[in-house]
Amino acid sequence: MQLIGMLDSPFVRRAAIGLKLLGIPFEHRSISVFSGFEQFQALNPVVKAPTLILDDGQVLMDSTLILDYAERLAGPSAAIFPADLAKRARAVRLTGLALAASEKAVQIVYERKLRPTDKLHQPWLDRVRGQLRSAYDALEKDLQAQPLHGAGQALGHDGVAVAVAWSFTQMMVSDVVPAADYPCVQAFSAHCEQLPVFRETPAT
Ligand SMILES: N[C@@H](CCC(=O)N[C@@H](CS)C(=O)NCC(=O)O)C(=O)O
Repeated sequence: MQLIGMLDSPFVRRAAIGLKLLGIPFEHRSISVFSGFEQFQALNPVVKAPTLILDDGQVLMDSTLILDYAERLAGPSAAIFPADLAKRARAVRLTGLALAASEKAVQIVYERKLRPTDKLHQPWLDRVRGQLRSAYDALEKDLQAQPLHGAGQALGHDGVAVAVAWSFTQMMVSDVVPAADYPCVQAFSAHCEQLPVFRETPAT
Protein backbone atom coordinates (compact mmCIF):
# COMPACT_ATOMS: atom_id res chain seq x y z
CA MET A 1 0.00 0.00 0.00
CA GLN A 2 1.27 3.49 -0.81
CA LEU A 3 0.34 6.76 0.87
CA ILE A 4 0.95 9.67 -1.47
CA GLY A 5 1.39 13.25 -0.30
CA MET A 6 3.59 15.47 1.79
CA LEU A 7 3.50 15.51 5.57
CA ASP A 8 3.29 19.31 5.64
CA SER A 9 -0.35 18.72 4.71
CA PRO A 10 -2.42 18.17 7.89
CA PHE A 11 -4.61 15.73 5.97
CA VAL A 12 -1.70 13.60 4.80
CA ARG A 13 -0.09 13.71 8.24
CA ARG A 14 -3.25 12.60 10.06
CA ALA A 15 -3.69 9.75 7.60
CA ALA A 16 -0.05 8.64 8.05
CA ILE A 17 -0.24 8.79 11.86
CA GLY A 18 -3.63 7.06 11.85
CA LEU A 19 -2.34 4.22 9.68
CA LYS A 20 0.63 3.79 12.03
CA LEU A 21 -1.60 3.76 15.12
CA LEU A 22 -3.68 1.06 13.44
CA GLY A 23 -0.55 -0.98 12.73
CA ILE A 24 -1.05 -0.94 8.96
CA PRO A 25 2.21 -1.04 7.01
CA PHE A 26 2.51 1.33 4.05
CA GLU A 27 5.09 2.97 1.84
CA HIS A 28 5.05 6.75 2.07
CA ARG A 29 5.75 8.67 -1.15
CA SER A 30 6.27 12.33 -0.42
CA ILE A 31 5.02 13.91 -3.65
CA SER A 32 3.85 17.54 -3.72
CA VAL A 33 0.47 18.49 -5.22
CA PHE A 34 2.22 21.63 -6.50
CA SER A 35 5.86 21.04 -7.47
CA GLY A 36 5.14 17.34 -8.20
CA PHE A 37 1.80 17.93 -9.91
CA GLU A 38 2.49 15.79 -12.98
CA GLN A 39 4.01 12.93 -10.99
CA PHE A 40 1.00 13.05 -8.64
CA GLN A 41 -1.40 13.24 -11.58
CA ALA A 42 0.07 10.04 -13.02
CA LEU A 43 -0.92 8.25 -9.79
CA ASN A 44 -4.21 10.05 -9.15
CA PRO A 45 -5.53 12.27 -11.95
CA VAL A 46 -7.54 14.28 -9.38
CA VAL A 47 -4.31 15.26 -7.54
CA LYS A 48 -5.66 15.16 -3.98
CA ALA A 49 -3.42 14.54 -1.00
CA PRO A 50 -3.61 12.19 0.76
CA THR A 51 -4.08 9.46 -1.81
CA LEU A 52 -3.85 5.82 -0.79
CA ILE A 53 -3.06 3.28 -3.48
CA LEU A 54 -4.16 -0.19 -2.46
CA ASP A 55 -2.15 -3.28 -3.36
CA ASP A 56 -4.73 -4.14 -6.05
CA GLY A 57 -4.23 -0.67 -7.61
CA GLN A 58 -7.42 0.98 -6.37
CA VAL A 59 -6.95 4.65 -5.59
CA LEU A 60 -8.58 6.08 -2.45
CA MET A 61 -8.58 9.72 -1.43
CA ASP A 62 -9.72 11.95 1.45
CA SER A 63 -8.12 11.39 4.85
CA THR A 64 -11.37 10.48 6.60
CA LEU A 65 -12.36 7.93 3.97
CA ILE A 66 -8.84 6.48 3.96
CA LEU A 67 -8.94 6.08 7.75
CA ASP A 68 -12.43 4.60 7.57
CA TYR A 69 -11.12 1.96 5.17
CA ALA A 70 -8.03 1.46 7.33
CA GLU A 71 -10.15 0.92 10.46
CA ARG A 72 -11.98 -1.91 8.69
CA LEU A 73 -8.73 -3.34 7.39
CA ALA A 74 -7.18 -3.30 10.87
CA GLY A 75 -10.18 -5.14 12.32
CA PRO A 76 -12.24 -4.49 15.45
CA SER A 77 -9.50 -5.34 17.94
CA ALA A 78 -7.13 -2.73 16.47
CA ALA A 79 -9.72 -0.06 15.63
CA ILE A 80 -9.30 3.23 17.50
CA PHE A 81 -12.51 5.02 16.61
CA PRO A 82 -14.72 4.39 19.68
CA ALA A 83 -17.55 1.89 19.21
CA ASP A 84 -19.51 3.38 22.13
CA LEU A 85 -22.06 5.78 20.61
CA ALA A 86 -21.61 8.70 23.05
CA LYS A 87 -17.81 8.50 22.80
CA ARG A 88 -18.07 8.23 19.05
CA ALA A 89 -20.24 11.34 18.84
CA ARG A 90 -17.56 13.34 20.67
CA ALA A 91 -14.79 11.86 18.53
CA VAL A 92 -16.69 12.68 15.33
CA ARG A 93 -17.45 16.22 16.60
CA LEU A 94 -13.84 16.95 17.54
CA THR A 95 -12.54 15.43 14.31
CA GLY A 96 -14.98 17.58 12.33
CA LEU A 97 -13.82 20.74 14.09
CA ALA A 98 -10.17 19.83 13.52
CA LEU A 99 -10.78 19.09 9.84
CA ALA A 100 -12.65 22.37 9.40
CA ALA A 101 -9.75 24.17 11.10
CA SER A 102 -7.28 22.41 8.78
CA GLU A 103 -9.34 23.27 5.73
CA LYS A 104 -9.67 26.94 6.69
CA ALA A 105 -5.96 27.24 7.53
CA VAL A 106 -5.10 25.65 4.17
CA GLN A 107 -7.46 28.08 2.40
CA ILE A 108 -5.67 31.04 3.99
CA VAL A 109 -2.30 29.62 2.93
CA TYR A 110 -3.56 29.17 -0.64
CA GLU A 111 -4.95 32.72 -0.65
CA ARG A 112 -1.63 34.10 0.55
CA LYS A 113 0.68 31.97 -1.57
CA LEU A 114 -1.23 31.28 -4.77
CA ARG A 115 -3.47 34.26 -5.40
CA PRO A 116 -1.89 37.42 -6.85
CA THR A 117 -2.08 40.17 -4.20
CA ASP A 118 -4.13 42.45 -6.45
CA LYS A 119 -6.75 39.69 -6.70
CA LEU A 120 -7.15 39.16 -2.94
CA HIS A 121 -10.75 39.43 -1.85
CA GLN A 122 -10.62 40.69 1.74
CA PRO A 123 -14.23 39.81 2.70
CA TRP A 124 -13.54 36.19 1.77
CA LEU A 125 -10.31 36.13 3.79
CA ASP A 126 -12.11 37.68 6.78
CA ARG A 127 -14.82 35.06 6.56
CA VAL A 128 -12.31 32.20 6.47
CA ARG A 129 -10.33 33.70 9.38
CA GLY A 130 -13.54 33.90 11.44
CA GLN A 131 -14.41 30.30 10.61
CA LEU A 132 -10.92 29.16 11.57
CA ARG A 133 -11.08 30.92 14.93
CA SER A 134 -14.59 29.60 15.57
CA ALA A 135 -13.35 26.04 15.08
CA TYR A 136 -10.55 26.60 17.62
CA ASP A 137 -12.92 28.42 20.03
CA ALA A 138 -15.09 25.30 20.07
CA LEU A 139 -12.12 22.96 20.44
CA GLU A 140 -10.67 25.01 23.30
CA LYS A 141 -14.00 25.03 25.14
CA ASP A 142 -14.37 21.29 24.71
CA LEU A 143 -10.84 20.45 25.84
CA GLN A 144 -11.21 22.76 28.85
CA ALA A 145 -14.33 20.88 29.90
CA GLN A 146 -12.99 17.40 29.22
CA PRO A 147 -9.40 16.44 28.47
CA LEU A 148 -8.59 14.49 25.35
CA HIS A 149 -6.21 11.56 25.66
CA GLY A 150 -6.24 11.86 29.45
CA ALA A 151 -5.24 9.16 31.93
CA GLY A 152 -6.09 5.72 30.58
CA GLN A 153 -7.56 7.24 27.39
CA ALA A 154 -5.88 6.02 24.22
CA LEU A 155 -5.08 8.50 21.46
CA GLY A 156 -7.71 8.31 18.72
CA HIS A 157 -8.23 9.81 15.27
CA ASP A 158 -9.88 12.83 16.92
CA GLY A 159 -6.80 13.62 19.01
CA VAL A 160 -4.52 13.12 16.01
CA ALA A 161 -6.67 15.43 13.88
CA VAL A 162 -6.67 18.15 16.58
CA ALA A 163 -2.92 18.01 17.21
CA VAL A 164 -2.00 17.90 13.54
CA ALA A 165 -4.40 20.75 12.67
CA TRP A 166 -2.96 22.86 15.48
CA SER A 167 0.67 22.27 14.52
CA PHE A 168 -0.12 23.16 10.90
CA THR A 169 -2.02 26.28 11.98
CA GLN A 170 0.84 27.41 14.20
CA MET A 171 3.37 26.70 11.46
CA MET A 172 1.48 28.57 8.74
CA VAL A 173 -1.05 31.09 10.12
CA SER A 174 -0.19 31.73 13.79
CA ASP A 175 -0.91 35.43 13.19
CA VAL A 176 -4.58 34.52 12.74
CA VAL A 177 -4.72 32.04 15.65
CA PRO A 178 -2.31 33.10 18.43
CA ALA A 179 -1.33 30.13 20.60
CA ALA A 180 -1.84 32.16 23.79
CA ASP A 181 -5.60 32.33 23.07
CA TYR A 182 -5.92 28.54 23.03
CA PRO A 183 -3.91 27.14 25.98
CA CYS A 184 -5.66 23.75 26.20
CA VAL A 185 -5.35 23.01 22.49
CA GLN A 186 -1.74 24.20 22.59
CA ALA A 187 -0.86 21.98 25.60
CA PHE A 188 -2.60 18.96 24.13
CA SER A 189 -0.85 19.34 20.77
CA ALA A 190 2.54 19.89 22.42
CA HIS A 191 1.99 16.64 24.33
CA CYS A 192 1.09 14.76 21.12
CA GLU A 193 4.06 16.16 19.21
CA GLN A 194 6.33 14.47 21.79
CA LEU A 195 4.81 11.02 21.19
CA PRO A 196 7.00 8.65 19.14
CA VAL A 197 4.41 8.27 16.37
CA PHE A 198 4.27 12.06 15.90
CA ARG A 199 8.03 12.48 16.11
CA GLU A 200 8.60 9.86 13.43
CA THR A 201 5.96 11.52 11.21
CA PRO A 202 7.12 15.15 11.26
CA ALA A 203 5.33 17.95 9.42
CA THR A 204 8.61 19.36 8.13
N1 LIG B 1 -10.98 16.67 2.80
C1 LIG B 1 -9.69 16.29 2.26
C2 LIG B 1 -8.84 17.51 2.03
C3 LIG B 1 -7.53 17.17 1.34
C4 LIG B 1 -6.85 18.39 0.73
O1 LIG B 1 -7.49 19.41 0.45
N2 LIG B 1 -5.55 18.24 0.49
C5 LIG B 1 -4.80 19.29 -0.14
C6 LIG B 1 -3.37 19.27 0.38
S1 LIG B 1 -3.31 19.98 1.98
C7 LIG B 1 -4.79 19.06 -1.63
O2 LIG B 1 -4.92 17.95 -2.10
N3 LIG B 1 -4.63 20.17 -2.38
C8 LIG B 1 -4.55 20.14 -3.79
C9 LIG B 1 -5.82 20.54 -4.45
O3 LIG B 1 -6.89 20.53 -3.80
O4 LIG B 1 -5.76 20.86 -5.63
C10 LIG B 1 -9.02 15.28 3.20
O5 LIG B 1 -9.42 15.18 4.37
O6 LIG B 1 -8.15 14.53 2.74
